[in-house]
Formats: sequence, structure tokens, C-alpha cells
Amino acid sequence: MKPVINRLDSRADGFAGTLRQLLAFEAGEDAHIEQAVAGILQDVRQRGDAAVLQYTTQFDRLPVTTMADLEISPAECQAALDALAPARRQALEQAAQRVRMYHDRQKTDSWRYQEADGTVLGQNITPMDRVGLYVPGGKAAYPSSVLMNAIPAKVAGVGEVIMVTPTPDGVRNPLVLAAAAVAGVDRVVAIGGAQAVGALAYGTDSIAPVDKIVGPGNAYVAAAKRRVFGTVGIDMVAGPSEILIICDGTTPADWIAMDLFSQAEHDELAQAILLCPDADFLEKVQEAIVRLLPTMPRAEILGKSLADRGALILVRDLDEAVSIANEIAPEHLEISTENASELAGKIRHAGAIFLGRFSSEALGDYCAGPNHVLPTARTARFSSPLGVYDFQKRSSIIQVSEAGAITLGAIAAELADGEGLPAHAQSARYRLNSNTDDKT
Ligand code: HSO
Ligand code: ZN
Repeated sequence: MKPVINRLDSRADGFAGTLRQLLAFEAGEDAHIEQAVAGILQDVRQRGDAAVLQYTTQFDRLPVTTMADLEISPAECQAALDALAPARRQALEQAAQRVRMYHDRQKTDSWRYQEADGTVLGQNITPMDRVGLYVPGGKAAYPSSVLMNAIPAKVAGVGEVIMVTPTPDGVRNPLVLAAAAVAGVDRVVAIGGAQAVGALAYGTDSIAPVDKIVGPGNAYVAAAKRRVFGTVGIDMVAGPSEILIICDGTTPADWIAMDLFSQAEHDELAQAILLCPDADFLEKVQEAIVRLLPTMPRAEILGKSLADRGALILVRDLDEAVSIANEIAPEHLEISTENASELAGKIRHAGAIFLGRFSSEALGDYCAGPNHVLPTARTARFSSPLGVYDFQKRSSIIQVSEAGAITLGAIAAELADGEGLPAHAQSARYRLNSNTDDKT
């Protein structure tokens, strides 16, 4: 029988290779999906709303004849919020407020500086005009993700956030609609799949084209986002959830087991790994996993995730744990140790770092404040959490003074000559002599 979770020892021969194998994950491209998505996108591009209506009727089993049928009004979202149980509504609003407060701090201002000769240089920071937010239907429709995607966009000052979400058989998810109301989403349309991505990217009569599409989706949505990238911006194509825990053995084993479960329950492909230098503690965590697993409603998913991709790894010491963590570059890293801040200072690659035994990853998923849209599959080596900056763009500012044109003109003309671009050189040289009267 397969063990409940993989056991590794960093001292064992071939450890590096075993670890690499465990981490290996490639979202394989499916030729059928690629072909279907290419067809749908082209159709939506050509036929607009008519194509969107046709695919929605077909895939979501919704016999709709006009896009107005698919509009979910702000009043309906507000009504969904009003209908929530008070405790649920309060939690949603408190989470939104904390996420907003955190993201407010990410706002940056345009800047300028002046050189001695009066030349002014700088950068203007402006929000995107319109952003599309994809929210999956079915079980993976997370209201928390609506907050995490929409709030930074609104904080950045995006003019219009259009949320799309499929409603198979016309079933609308009230908590998702309530979250849209709380997050300040401007418009909600009940469409999904590649057809929704196409509508947002290319625009139709009823939907103005957006500048960027964010939010998670299934393989079709991911393929569609990749294909429209360039026409619009996209956030990232997220892989399965990951959690890496470094523990010194001082946190209750049940807490650590449940933290591993918390990510493993997302997806059979999710990855939950524990690094610990204390062999006895690893035994305790394994015992806790065996005891708690059967009590979990999502035991099937999380059991498979732990058995296939999960691991308890015995390391020599915490320094080795840190270097393995940097190699893994996890989406979430919990440092559940006495000296968490000291270790955190040595972490170079991680989407989010949770310090100390009270900082469980679940708190970050919902309400601590930082974003839960994070780089997965080792991309934390070069990318960052979703933030206000993802909805802003920068324009360079160049305001050259009369004196500056002489200094810069000489440099530019010289380099333009070197590149064999005479119009560039002459354009710079015209301004070397600031007396414009004798120039025609
Ligand atoms: N842990 C997920 C986000 C999430 N968790 C939503 C619960 N709901 C991102 O990796
Ligand atoms: Zn989660």
C-alpha cells in the first residue's frame, strides 16, 4: 500500500534527485484543448456577442438569446450580500477591509527629478482603464479570490472592473456575487470559458475590450488567456497550490498536519511539504496525518495530494531547510520555529512567508491582508504576489531644457552616427544651437 505521505531524508543518497522528481510539475499542453480554444477565440473575434451567446447556450446549458439575459445587475449582487447570514457578511466585509488597507500601502506616486541644467526626468504612474476578472464556476469559485483580484485593481484606480463567471444551468453563486459587491466590481456578466476570455480581450457589442485579464480558471481558460496575451495583459497562469513548512518541532504536530492539509485539500495536484530536523517530530506529524485524514470531508482529494506529491523531509538542521526552501521557491512558506524572523531574513524565493506558529497560511488565504494570488511552480524566483502595481503602468517623462539639449544632443548625435541613423543625428544637432531664428 502506498504510504500516506512520502518520507525523505536529506542525508540519503540521491536525495537531490528524489526531491527534484517530487517537485516536477509541468502543465502539459493538450492539443485538443488548444485547438478548441483557438476556434472559439476566432469565432468570438469575428461574430462577437452572437458567438458568445451560442457557446453559453451550448456549454452552460443556458438558452439565452440576448446578452442582457446574462447581465447580473449591481442590485442582484447587493441583494446577495444583504441575504448573507450576518456572521458571513461581517467576515466578508472585514476581510475586504483588511485586504484594502494592505493594498493601499502599495500605491506609489509619479515622480520627478531635476538636473542642474534644468532638465526634468521622471515617471508618471497611471491605472489601467478597464480590467476583466475571471471567476470560475462550480466548486473552485472562491469569493476570497474575488476580493484578492478586484480590490488591488480598484485601489490602483482602474476605471472599470468587469467580472465574468460561468453559471452552468443558470445557477448563480450568491457568495461570489456578494464578494463582487463588497469588492466594488463594476459589472458582472454570467459568461465563462474561452468565450468569456475572447469577449474581454477583443470586445463585443455588449462588452468593451479590457486592457488586462486576471483570475484563475480551468485548462480552457488558461489556454485562452495564454493565446490573447499580447492583445491584452494577463496576470499569470497559476499552477496547483503549494505549501512548504519549516518547523523546528516546537509547534503542535496537529497544527502542522492541518496546515499541510489546508493546501492539499485544494487539488489532487497540490503540494504540501514539511522540512524538519527532528525525526521524532516528523513521526508525530505522520501520526497526526493518519489520525486526522479520515475525519476530513475532502479526504479523497487531500489524501491523493499528500500520497503523490506531499513529503515529510528530515533535514540536518534549519540552515539546510532554508537552502532547500530557496531551491523550491514555494508559493507559501510557513516558518514555524522559535527564531522565525532570523530564518526569514535568509529566504530569497517565496511567494508569501508566514512567520511563527500563529501565522497559519489559511489566515493569509482569507483575511490577513496580503494577496493570496501568488507565484507557483518555482516562479517566485522571478515574480511576485498580485498587487496594485499589476494594474498600473508607467510612462517615462523627459523634459529637456535648452542647456540640456546641448549636452544630450552631442551624445545622441555621436551615437546616432555610429548606428548609421542620420535623421536621429540631425534631429539632435538641430537643438545644439538654441538660436531657432536661423533655422527653417
Ligand atoms: N490558497 C489559495 C487561495 C485560497 N484558499 C482561496 C482558499 N480560498 C491560493 O494558493
Ligand atoms: Zn488556500
